[in-house]
Amino acid sequence: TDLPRSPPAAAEPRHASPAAPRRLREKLRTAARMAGPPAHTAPGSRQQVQGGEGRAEPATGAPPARETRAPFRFDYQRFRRSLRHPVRGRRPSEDPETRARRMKIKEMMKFAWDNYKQYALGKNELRPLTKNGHIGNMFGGLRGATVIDALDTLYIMELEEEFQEAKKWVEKSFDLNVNGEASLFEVNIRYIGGLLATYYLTGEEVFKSKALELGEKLLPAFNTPTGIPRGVINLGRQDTRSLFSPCSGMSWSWGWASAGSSILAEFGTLHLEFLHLSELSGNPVFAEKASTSQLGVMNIRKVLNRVEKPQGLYPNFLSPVTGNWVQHHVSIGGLGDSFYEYLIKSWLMSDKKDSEAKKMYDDALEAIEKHLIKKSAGGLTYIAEWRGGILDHKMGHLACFSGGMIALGAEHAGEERKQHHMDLAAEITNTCHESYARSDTKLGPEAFRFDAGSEAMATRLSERYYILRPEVVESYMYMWRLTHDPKYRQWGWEVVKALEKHCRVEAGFSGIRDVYTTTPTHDNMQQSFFLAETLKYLYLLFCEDDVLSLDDWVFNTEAHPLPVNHTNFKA
Ligand code: DMJ
Repeated sequence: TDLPRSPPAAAEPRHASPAAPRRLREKLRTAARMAGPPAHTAPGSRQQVQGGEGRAEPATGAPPARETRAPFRFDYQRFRRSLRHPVRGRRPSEDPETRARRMKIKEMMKFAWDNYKQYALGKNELRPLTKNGHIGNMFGGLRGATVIDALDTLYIMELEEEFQEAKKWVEKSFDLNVNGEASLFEVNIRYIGGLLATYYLTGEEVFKSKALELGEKLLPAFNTPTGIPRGVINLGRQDTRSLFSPCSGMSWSWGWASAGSSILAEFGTLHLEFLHLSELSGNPVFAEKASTSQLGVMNIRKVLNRVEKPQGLYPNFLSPVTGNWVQHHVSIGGLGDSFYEYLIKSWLMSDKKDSEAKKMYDDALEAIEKHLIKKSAGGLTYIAEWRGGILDHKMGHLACFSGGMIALGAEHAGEERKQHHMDLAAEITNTCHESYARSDTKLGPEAFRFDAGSEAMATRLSERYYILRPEVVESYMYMWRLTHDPKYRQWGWEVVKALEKHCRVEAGFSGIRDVYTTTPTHDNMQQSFFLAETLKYLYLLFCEDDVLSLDDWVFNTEAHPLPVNHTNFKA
């Protein structure tokens, strides 16, 4: 999702009582004790972190001797042997045009990185027109969002020197000792996702330890009556001496969110990363409900499965206090989007074992098809938004990820639904392509509409901008991998040419304010997701399928690859 960037100043009263930090610390200690050291857990085995009640205990009958065991250590080499394809592929012979296009995208990544490094290293994003850095208010004092978001893309593209520069910044300058209000969602998808992915790709401990340390700082957000986390978390140090530390363990709902609610796409987009935090730490606290506490992402589903869904749909706003919906706005674009994505990807990441996630995904997609999917007069399939039963015939750029998601799930949708879902995915991707093709720049607007005679075009001035978003090329990448229809590569190449023509400026890439003019003004911002996602998906579109193979990896919603949990793992 992508949310209004307002500070949480006008948020509801702070909910964490002064005693909360102490309670939380106790829960963390209890959870760590309960976790024990599952020292020889293969990456394939998730019992340790998933089934609360069914947690594996030593079957020897001998008294537990946990204190004497070696501390938990994730076996990286065993994990690497469990992969079915080389991470960066086998590089077979290929046609020169595909190679040249891939190299062009690599050059774009180098240009984006070099300019960030020169003018903004250590800030969160580059301002490419004014040649300086931007910090913003999403990351609670954390810096280097572009470094962390770029790491795995640099690695995959074999930009070795640049990867070493980024790694060095993480080792020497990435400071987690900050005190500020952060978006739980953004820190999770960009920082935790980027660090985890880079650890799994490289085995370099620094990325793992930073991910785990940062992950612990996010846990207090779960300390609510339902265990549904709040959207804003203070990352300040939890001072173990003072129970009245003003920053420890405090979380808020966004000031703009109805009645102190939490956002579906925010609390629904933690699962992949938090399961890996448990996997790598040996501590179940991230994943499951730990004893009497409500920490852990597994609990989120329980709350969602309890609450009644209007027409089977999931509204975007839920109260973390009562566990009830606060408003009936449903969207597969902003505010809802990656919740659906993480259901199907949780199932895939579990090596198709997490049937609860699959059922939730199947049911949600059925309701979406029934109530939100429409065809325009001109024959374009789109996904409308729903406001308490009234349809808004608008599709956001953010919703364009859904072509790829539906294609990814199609292969596993019973025989009779398979082709239907592939067709649906292709139709939605085609509509999103139309939103690009109908603009003068060949880049798509932030939102496009199907009303008042309009088809796949923005009708409001405020919706004409393009900020280097990835969702459309993301769907091209999945559609290419799953169909090998050459039109997806062709469409991706059109985007490359448009980015070069309209977004490339002297010192980086910039978003544009109006896609319907060939002389657009620039917004002076090179978003970190341009390096994490847009350029990575474009590059993968021109790679062989075994580069970050979909057999081995699922991409988090910021395009950071996390490994599938192969249960047939053999050491
Ligand atoms: C990214 O941060 C993620 O893809 C998120 O899920 C949605 N918004 C941006 C890109 O548009």
